[in-house]
Amino acid sequence: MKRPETAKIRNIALVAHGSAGKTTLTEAMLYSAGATTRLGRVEDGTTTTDFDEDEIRRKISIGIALAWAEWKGHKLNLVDTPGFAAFLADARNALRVVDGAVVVVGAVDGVKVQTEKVWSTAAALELPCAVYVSKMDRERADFTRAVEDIRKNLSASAVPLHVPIGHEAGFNGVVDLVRMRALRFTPDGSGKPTEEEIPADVRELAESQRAALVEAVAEADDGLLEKYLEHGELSETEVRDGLVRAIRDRKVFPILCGAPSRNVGVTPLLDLVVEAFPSPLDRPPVEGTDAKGNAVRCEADDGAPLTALVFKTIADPFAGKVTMFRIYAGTLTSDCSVLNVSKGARERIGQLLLLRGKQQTAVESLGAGDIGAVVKLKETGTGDTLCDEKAPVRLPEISFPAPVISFAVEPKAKGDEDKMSSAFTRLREEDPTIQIRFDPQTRETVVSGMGRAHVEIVAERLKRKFGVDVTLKTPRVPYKETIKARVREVQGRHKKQTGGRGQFGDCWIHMEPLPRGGGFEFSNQIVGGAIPRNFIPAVEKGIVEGMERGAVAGYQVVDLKVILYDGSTHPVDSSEMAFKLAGRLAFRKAVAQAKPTLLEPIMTVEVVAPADCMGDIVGDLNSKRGRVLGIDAKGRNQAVKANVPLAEMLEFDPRLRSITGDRGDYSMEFSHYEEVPAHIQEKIIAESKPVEEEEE
Ligand SMILES: Nc1nc2c(ncn2[C@@H]2O[C@H](COP(=O)(O)OP(=O)(O)OP(=O)(O)O)[C@@H](O)[C@H]2O)c(=O)[nH]1
Ligand SMILES: [Mg+2]
Repeated sequence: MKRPETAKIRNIALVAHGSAGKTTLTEAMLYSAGATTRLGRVEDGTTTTDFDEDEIRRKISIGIALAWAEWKGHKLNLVDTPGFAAFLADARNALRVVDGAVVVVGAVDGVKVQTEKVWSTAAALELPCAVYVSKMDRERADFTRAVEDIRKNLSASAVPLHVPIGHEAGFNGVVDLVRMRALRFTPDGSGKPTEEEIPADVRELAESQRAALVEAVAEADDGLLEKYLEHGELSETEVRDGLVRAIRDRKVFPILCGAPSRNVGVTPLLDLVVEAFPSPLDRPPVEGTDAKGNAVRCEADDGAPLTALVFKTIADPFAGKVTMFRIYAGTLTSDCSVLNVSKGARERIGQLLLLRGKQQTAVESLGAGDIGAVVKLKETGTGDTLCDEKAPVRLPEISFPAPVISFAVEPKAKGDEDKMSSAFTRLREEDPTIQIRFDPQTRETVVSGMGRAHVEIVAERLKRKFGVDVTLKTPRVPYKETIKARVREVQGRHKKQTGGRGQFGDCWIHMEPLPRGGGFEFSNQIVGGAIPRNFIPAVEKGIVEGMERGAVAGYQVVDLKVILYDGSTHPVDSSEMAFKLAGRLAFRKAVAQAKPTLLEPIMTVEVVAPADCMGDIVGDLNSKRGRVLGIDAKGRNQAVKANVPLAEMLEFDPRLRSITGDRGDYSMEFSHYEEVPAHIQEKIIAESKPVEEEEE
């Protein structure tokens, strides 16, 4: 297509909770706009934007997908986003780079936890939003109830722009409340409406909702309000123009409705996007910082120096890495070079592309405000700013949420460790919410993600894309050990006299507990050279080694102080090695007398769910040794905060799903270490034996 003027670009993200109907709506928008030749279905794996193999198999969206279309002389960049909690980072990133959002709400399910999340993200970004009530053809679909739900839980400024014609399977059109005309859609799925008089059975509803719409538009503008109060009505043009301003100022959120799987009620959304949503020029310019740290405004001007933000990367071992970006200022042309300010690296830009799902269209250039992609960049990752080498500007970074669930991961084939680790590095470029690290304590490679399904998909991708077959296991908990009592005067003496030169080291220590988090302190109080100064670090080293090996179950010992106060030496047989062994011996003896105990990591967990699930959630947390810290209202939901041992949280994800019917969400972070209750210690110690043996 010809390069669009910035004023004719509309960047729109479709956001919602899982399975609300975003991908189906995107599909219907593309088809209605003539961008595709058939209406695909999620069930059949034939939609444009759920093209990834994992998406097709699971019938859900996993990552951002782009799809461009033309409608009435405008270029639409649609960003279909995933709705499930585990993949919500992508939805947040999509909102960051668009100029408006369509929030999809299922006509039966209504507003859910994730809907509220994306709604508040859009609010924080001051994005104009429309709400689209989908699946109007479903049994028990109820527009009025959905509207009430939206007004109560999202915003009281949400008002219907349309009302439906027909119920459930008989739903076949909408009334446009601005023009007060009925739009009926043919059952053939072509999406083309015919305009009619408003049917008698919806007339009353249409009139009352039109009054509400006009009132909302009037209230958003002082001039209109005056006129409205005086005449009790506004002209069609006044309503239309007032509505556009109110939508852009986030004073009104229009509610539309439809059944995208039948392509009913979709073209009015395309019209709304073109007529009322802002172009990149209508949005406040984004601010970045230049090389000196000064704030710079990036005006959406084709002639300005290039500034673009990378919001998604797809790792593809065959086709190469795909980088998706939004241009905030300037023009980008194929075959040029740019500066990646975030990495301080020069990147060669090859062929610029427009994406429609997996389909790529080559273009010569992309102007300010547009969204596009390029393949095979070397250094660039998600969140990086690309810009003109002569005018480096850095845009605010993209932050990623902390992972909530961890698994120990192992390659099935011995020797695949390196392959696995490099595959992980590639996958992390595509999805920075995956974290991978080696835990020296438990000697496991631990992969963390946003949910069980998320980590399972990561494992599937390792196999499919990189040929590394792995197993996932519940990870070991990184327990620690400590002491509870003070011990005085413990001797560690290492003496060996077998032939030739002997070994001799001898030390006396006290040991005492330190407060939690105190780590290790070593105090040397030797006077008069009872141990020669050059051997004292060896004693300390022996103690540190002892701490690494553990006292009760082979976990690292922490939070204690050792005072070295006496010892003896031998003029010939003493050596560093001998004193190290003496230190280790003294440590082992002292720790055994100092009431050693196990510590476990305690997490701070926040669970957000509908109020009716709270009783069961709190019950679950309590039964898992959790301590509830408080419960707060969060919109229609409630949020409970609790401290819970990590050991009890490893299987929380599926439990929460089943308690809430997938309406809940949680996050957790490490808080502190606490002593493990005695009866549980016994079990852990029994289970840890193999670890200890392995080590010896
Ligand atoms: N009856 C009916 N079903 C629909 C409609 N729109 C979507 N669905 C069905 O609802 C299910 C979920 O639709 P999707 O389009 O995948 O929803 P989504 O919001 O993209 O889901 P995620 O991306 O996984 O969050 C699929 O089985 C669709 O066929 C509709 O208008 N009517
Ligand atoms: Mg989807």
